Amino acid sequence: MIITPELLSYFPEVFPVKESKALFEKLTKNIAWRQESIIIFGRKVLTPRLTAWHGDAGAVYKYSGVSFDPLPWTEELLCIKSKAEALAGTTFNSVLLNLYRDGSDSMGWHSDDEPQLGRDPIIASVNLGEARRFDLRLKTEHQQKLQILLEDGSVLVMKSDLQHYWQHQVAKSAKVKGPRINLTFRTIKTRSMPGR
Ligand SMILES: O=C(O)CCC(=O)C(=O)O
Ligand SMILES: [Mn+2]
Repeated sequence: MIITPELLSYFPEVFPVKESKALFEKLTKNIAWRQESIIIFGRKVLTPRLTAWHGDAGAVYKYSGVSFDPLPWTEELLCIKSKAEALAGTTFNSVLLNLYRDGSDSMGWHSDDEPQLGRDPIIASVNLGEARRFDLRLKTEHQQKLQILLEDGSVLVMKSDLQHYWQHQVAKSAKVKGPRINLTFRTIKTRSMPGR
């Protein structure tokens, strides 16, 4: 099975260096970054990165046994969202932000296949700061791999049944010294009412 542009499209330099630097600085300051605990194989562990969840009220995100209520959209996030929507050809109601402080921060193998995202989710992944390698592997055949360098100012759009057959990760890297912010814009289909 090969990855075609219908499944994965990479857009370099969507945000010019000056703009990406300014956004990086604003997001570093204005986002309430948290190191969350998640449950993995029944054990509570701290995520090896900082995260935040923003979106429309009601777009509650459930991940590894924890529910996250969205914080409201900010000016910077709305500006990035509109570029991501134009490239992805869809609208988004939420965004997961990840701050990788240096090469020892990472995200393990997974698919973005939570039921709330629906069968074939469209996800736009925006990259600011240090370039990091994004690995993909087939769920049924782990030797079948693909690597993409996600550079500063780029956007990766994942579509169709990519999440069904492929997993992805951002591995630790001793070579990476600087920080990186990644924003994955998503659409949560099952909305829960605030307070319920
Ligand atoms: O940092 C990245 O490029 C990947 C983030 C990711 O896979 C996610 O938020 O689900
Ligand atoms: Mn993911």
